[in-house]
Amino acid sequence: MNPVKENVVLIIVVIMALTLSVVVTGAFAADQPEQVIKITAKKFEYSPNVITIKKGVPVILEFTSLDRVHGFTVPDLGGIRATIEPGKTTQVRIVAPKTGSYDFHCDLFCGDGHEDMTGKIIVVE
Ligand SMILES: [Cu+2]
Repeated sequence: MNPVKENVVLIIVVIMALTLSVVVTGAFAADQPEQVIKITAKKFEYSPNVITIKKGVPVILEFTSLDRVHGFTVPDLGGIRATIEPGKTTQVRIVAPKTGSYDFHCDLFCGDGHEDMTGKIIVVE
């Protein structure tokens, strides 16, 4: 084979391999259900109150309240927020675009101690 033809064949093989790997990765990702992290809210804490997730990987936060209505907001993560009502589950899907530490808090006044109802989402590589 002449060297030019050899290079063309090599390039085609590389492109095919890359395409296949993208397809396989995509199929694999579609098979993986999104991770659900259960969080309870009560006066005046979330449990767990430190949540570690991976950058760019969607995660569902599933909240339940053990007493009354609480809020949940992460101001620095696209302004995500939710109202957590007792007797039902509330899901919030998050995808963090950047690594870092993001504070969240209750944004619905729930009594004396409401200001202490806080937590952190830690986003890792
Ligand atoms: Cu509150």
